[in-house]
Amino acid sequence: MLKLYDLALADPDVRPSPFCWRAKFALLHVGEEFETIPVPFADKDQYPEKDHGLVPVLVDGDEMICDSENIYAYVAQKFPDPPLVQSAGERAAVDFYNAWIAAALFPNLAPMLFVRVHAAAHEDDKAYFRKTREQRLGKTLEEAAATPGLRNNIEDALQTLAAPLARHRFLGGEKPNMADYNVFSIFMWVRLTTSEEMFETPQAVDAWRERMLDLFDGYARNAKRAS
Ligand SMILES: N[C@@H](CCC(=O)N[C@@H](CS)C(=O)NCC(=O)O)C(=O)O
Repeated sequence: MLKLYDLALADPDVRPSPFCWRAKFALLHVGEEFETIPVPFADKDQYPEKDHGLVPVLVDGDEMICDSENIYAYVAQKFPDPPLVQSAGERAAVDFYNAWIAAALFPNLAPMLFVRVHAAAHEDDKAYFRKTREQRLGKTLEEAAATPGLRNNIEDALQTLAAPLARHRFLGGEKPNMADYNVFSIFMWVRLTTSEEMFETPQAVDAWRERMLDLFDGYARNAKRAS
């Protein structure tokens, strides 16, 4: 069976990594069974590819595929039905949503969420997580979380997301595609890390979120959340 290495918090069943969710959704979309293997943040000896040092990593027999984009490409090539995107135009839209996540969502959400990931992380991972993220942010986790305007910026970004979702059931149109999975993976990161209402969600986004939670017999809805 396919094996997917997936990042775990203190509770090994809590797996909020957005990049790992991209890989899980790709496999669910094509209906392939897979087993997930939890890994911690810090102990890279538990990773299948120590030098890469990141997850997701997909292992398919003798093949090892690192990075969520490569996993998408591998899944699309090996299990082409149903396609993760139906056309070059859909793929171009995915690239737009990825750019929107990187520009409008992630830079505002990450500083608010990192402090909460830290709280839910395993004791053995806390120092590593704090050090690596504080290096990235250039300030302490707590200072970053207190940056003025983050919540407003997230809510503005979600208003943009509400525009296509007010007109379509999914970002992929009638059915979900890779754009839905990539954007929704960010929502899973939040949902599984904290039960706090960190921001308000427009109605169209909320309704789409419920549809996404229901896919694949409620796979995402049933995923364990940090308590
Ligand atoms: N570009 C990579 C990014 C993967 C990534 O950043 N993974 C994070 C979890 S979301 C990770 O493995 N973190 C471990 C660490 O920080 O050491 C991908 O798309 O797979």
